[in-house]
Amino acid sequence: GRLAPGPNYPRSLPSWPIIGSLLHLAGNSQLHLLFSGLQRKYGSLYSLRMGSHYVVVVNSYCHAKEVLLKKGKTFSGRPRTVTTDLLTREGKDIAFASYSPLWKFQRKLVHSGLCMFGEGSLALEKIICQEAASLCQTLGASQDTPLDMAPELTRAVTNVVCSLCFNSSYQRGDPEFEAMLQYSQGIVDTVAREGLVDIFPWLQLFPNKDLALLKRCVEVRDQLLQQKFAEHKVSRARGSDSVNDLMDALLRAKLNMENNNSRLAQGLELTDDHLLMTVGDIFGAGVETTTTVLKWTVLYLLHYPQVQRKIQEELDREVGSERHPQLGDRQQLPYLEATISEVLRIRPVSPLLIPHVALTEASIGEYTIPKGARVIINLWSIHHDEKEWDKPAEFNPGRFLDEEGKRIYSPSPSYLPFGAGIRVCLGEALAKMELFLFLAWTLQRFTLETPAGHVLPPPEGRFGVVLQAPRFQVKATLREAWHGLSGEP
Ligand code: HEM
Ligand code: PLO
Repeated sequence: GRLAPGPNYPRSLPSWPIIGSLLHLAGNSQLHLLFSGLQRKYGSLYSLRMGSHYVVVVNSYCHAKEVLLKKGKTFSGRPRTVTTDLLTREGKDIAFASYSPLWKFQRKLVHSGLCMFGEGSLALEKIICQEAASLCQTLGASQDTPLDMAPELTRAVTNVVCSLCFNSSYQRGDPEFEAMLQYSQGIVDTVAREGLVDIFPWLQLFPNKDLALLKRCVEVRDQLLQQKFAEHKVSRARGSDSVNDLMDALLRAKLNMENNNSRLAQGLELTDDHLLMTVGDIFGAGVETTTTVLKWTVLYLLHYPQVQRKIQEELDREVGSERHPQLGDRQQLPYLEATISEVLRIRPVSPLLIPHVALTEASIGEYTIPKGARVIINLWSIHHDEKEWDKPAEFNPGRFLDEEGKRIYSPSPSYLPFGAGIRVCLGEALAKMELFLFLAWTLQRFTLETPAGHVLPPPEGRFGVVLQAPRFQVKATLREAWHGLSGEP
């Protein structure tokens, strides 16, 4: 008779030190590019083995959809790493916490909190527009002199998330804001690097001084979170029962649980640490991701002035100069929306998502995946797949439009900028609102260019916990319709 077939594991790289030396050769740790390149030799699904960690790399959208959607729950674990344990007090947050009933409950709470104060709320649109106005004011004041827009974009985005989470905001030059900028950069610089060391121990390039830096940054962040938390607790203790922000909503949920009012939360305990780390996630994700996309977009607009001009023509036609852009204009501005979509394709914020873990033995395609395997979805490969995208390396917003210039939401199934399934991004709607409004306000009034004498860096990313854009200077010039109007219609 025939033998029962044994498990059919994905093709394995011959020996993992090779990758270590490949990365060294590349001179950096652009892992998404390396993983993408390895497909040529090993196919789109392959594995690496390192000590106790078995890692599967997925480079095609059909396998990615199986992992994220069809078998989403099976693959909804997260690995524990030294750095994320430090950042999240051993996974008491959402993004780096493995699947558990408490995690599921936390996610639900935040989701409904974001719906309440975010997506569906006019108040949020007003807050974003306020920040957009302040951004335009700064651009107007530094007209014709070279400006690094990064801190300005960060402050605008931070204030939106701040009012969402804490019902507060920062002025230009606020020392607390400067401190926040610093610690957040420190975390972004170190979390992923060490995270990679956890997954790829041969990347022993992680010096202890980085771990020390991370600890310091996390401490500063925790103090800031703790302070906001204390303020909110005090106002509750004073009898205020109003829910003005996400922190209030989480505090009230915790109280309800303690009074056994919540049927959903039977037997679960939401500690102060859980609340703090959850808000820390939303704050961190809220700031770093949206700011990164804005930086990439401005960089591409400087590289492609014809794209910028087309967006401005669309704005002139559909909005004019008598009023500000608003969310209701999104339908009428397909070219701007297409540009945002194209930036999210060509430079995905999170090119390897966050690693997933198989909670039980499972399969991807015809391959057996052992329990505990780490699964890395290479979004970079998926967004640059030549079978799915015409000239994928080319920046072309037009691919998101049909012949009549109408918006195509997904020209290929091979497009997952926010992930999918039960781990899908919680902030997609918020991020899209911000990206649209900030860009529409800025481009309605200003033309952005590279200042004379400056060299624009090529759009090459730096791999980290997000794919970071290079630094560059911008010259903002008030457009004709606003001459003599000091930038205020
Ligand atoms: C997770 C993309 C903005 C909150 C993720 C993931 C991606 C992503 C790819 C990982 C999915 C996975 O591991 O399978 C983006 C992009 C953004 C953005 C492209 C901006 C354009 C935001 C914002 C927030 C946010 C503004 C906060 C309000 C989160 C959270 C998770 C997450 C909490 C973890 C979800 C989980 O593990 O269950 N995001 N994100 N994101 N995002 Fe975003
Ligand atoms: C960014 C630095 C902050 O200080 C802490 C933080 C919290 C949540 C993280 C975020 C950082 C980076 C982007 C992440 C987000 C959760 C989801 C998001 C990883 C580390 C993405 C793009 O997946």
